[in-house]
Parts: sequence; structure tokens; C-alpha cells
Amino acid sequence: MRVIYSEDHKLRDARTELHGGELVKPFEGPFRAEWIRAALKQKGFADEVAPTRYDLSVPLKLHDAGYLAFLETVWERWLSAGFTTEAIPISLPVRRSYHARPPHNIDGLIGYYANSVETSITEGTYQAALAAKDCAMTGADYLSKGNRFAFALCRPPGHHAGIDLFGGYCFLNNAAIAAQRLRDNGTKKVAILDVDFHHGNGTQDVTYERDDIFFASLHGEPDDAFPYFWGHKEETGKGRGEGFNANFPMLRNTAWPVYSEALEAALERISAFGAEALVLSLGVDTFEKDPISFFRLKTEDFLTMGARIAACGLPVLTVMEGGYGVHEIGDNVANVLIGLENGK
Ligand code: OKP
Ligand code: ZN
Repeated sequence: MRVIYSEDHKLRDARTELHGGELVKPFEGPFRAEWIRAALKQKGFADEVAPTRYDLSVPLKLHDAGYLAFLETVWERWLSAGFTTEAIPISLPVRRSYHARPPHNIDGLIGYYANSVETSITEGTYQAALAAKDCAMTGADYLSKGNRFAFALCRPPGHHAGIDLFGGYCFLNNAAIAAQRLRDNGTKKVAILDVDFHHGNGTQDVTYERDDIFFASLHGEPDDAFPYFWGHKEETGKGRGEGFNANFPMLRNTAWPVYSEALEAALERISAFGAEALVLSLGVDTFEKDPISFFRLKTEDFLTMGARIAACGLPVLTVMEGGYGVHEIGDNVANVLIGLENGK
């Protein structure tokens, strides 16, 4: 399977994350991609390529133009405002912010475009996010040439990035951008299956009113898990997108027997939709030892997961999302990819 990887991910290397009332070293750091890459090399994934560069025309079909302009300039504007440390939002438009509009002041603007506040913005963050988007788009183009599988080793991740919102370590929605690229290349129906532990609220946001991209997410129950305010079963899509969004929230300590039933149900929906290609938003933070999550999947379960997904017969672009803390994230990702190849 082809692996698409850019060194530019290293430009996203924040010093701070707001966690439990403290600024800590971020869970989402450069070591993640390098651990995953090392495991892939060790398991014989030798076909690694750098991404092609793409402009913003595809991202602009999903993200707001003002939001992208904000991402491009926020670091410079933050420094110009006199701040000397990483950029963190403080005031967000929430309930009854009736006249919310993007303020000129960068300290306000960063809150306007935030859906959570653990994700500090740093020098280089935008460059890394652009490279992650390039990896995802390169993978989409590789599938459109007739290849069955590709893996975009994206970092920073993307599935919490909404139309005009960053947060949850995400800035550009890599998986949705790949899905849009597949659409633009002529694939009529694309499904995104999100198996990251956290609900893909950003992906849901950018696809919610669409009937050409089906979104299914398996995740920790919102009553108990970040991002808390999205991911309920009742969120089924809107307008022409009604019926094209499916959420599968699960309880604390969910292990493979229960998880696999939800996976089967999601794949059933994807096949009933008539998907011609699948973008797999892969987070391995469902692993039993993940430091910020509460499912109980084991390393061998990821092999079964990949095989089961491949059995749907679709071309699959796997896009990297979460998975933290422990070296096993490498083997877990490799197992999904090996499972995909075995299950075809
Ligand atoms: C990103 B992805 C730990 C609590 C959770 C944000 C989690 C973002 C997860 N500080 N905070 O979906 O893996
Ligand atoms: Zn996650």
C-alpha cells in the first residue's frame, strides 16, 4: 500500500495544551507520525512518497474563506498584537451571542474560529496543516487512478475542523478534503467512516447538508467524551443531507465484541448508500492504553477492523487522525493497513 508522508508535519510542534486546568506538553506531537512511520517501515511498507502540492480550491469548497485567511495569518497577527507565546483563544461565541461576527482584534478572532481551546496555534502550524491536506489529496488522486488502497499519514489531524472552526488538534479537514477531491475526480458517492475514538464533529459539520458524501462516526458517548456537544444518534443530517449522517456513540470500556457490531452497522449503512469509494478517518485512540480515551480495543482487533472494512469491496483511502501516548500506535495503524490488504 502506498504511504503518503510529508516532513512538514514537524512544523506543528506546540509547547502547550490546556488539559485539566494546566498547560501541558501536547498529546498531539511530531513523535506520533514518526512512531507510526517506523512501525510501517518495520512491517515492510516500503512505498512511501511525498505529497503533491495543491492550492486551496478544494479546501474552499468545504471551509469558509475567512477562516482559511485567518489560519494563514493568525500567527503573524498574534505576534503583531504584542503576544509572545502560543496563541490560545479566550472568548468564544456561545449561546445567545446574537450578533457574533468576526472581530478585527486577533485575540477575539481566534475565539470566533475556535470550537475548543486546548489547541494552541504556533508558528508553522498552518504550513503543517497545508502539508497534511496535500497528503490527503495526493491519496485521493492515487485512488482515482484506479488503485485500491492508500494511506495518508496526515499530521496535524483534521476530523474536528469544521466549516469555520479549529480545535481538537485539527485545522483543515483532511478526510473531507480527500472526499471532495474524489468527488471532483468523478466519484459520485463517497463515504467517510470515522473510527477515531472522538466524534468527527468537524467532518459532520462540513458534510451535514450533503447527500453525495455519507458520514458515519463510531465514538465515545458525547455525555462522557470530547467533543461533548456533537455525536448523538439523533444527528442524522439536514436538508438534502437528511439521512446521510450516522452516529454510533458507545459507552466507557467498550471492547471489540460491542465495537464490531457498530462497525458492521456503519458498513451496512455505507453499502446501502451505494458508496463508490471510502475515506477511512483512522484514529487508533480506541486502543486500551490510549491516555485520553476510554475504549478497550487490543492491537489484534485493528487487524480484524481493517479486514472487515476491506470486505466491503470499496477503494479505501485511510487518513490518519488520532492515537496518542504509547508506542503501540504504530503497530495498531500498521495492523489496520495489513488487515485492509488481507481482507480484500
Ligand atoms: C483529537 B482526535 C485531553 C482531553 C481531550 C482534546 C481531544 C482531541 C482529540 N486533553 N482534548 O480526535 O484524536
Ligand atoms: Zn481522537
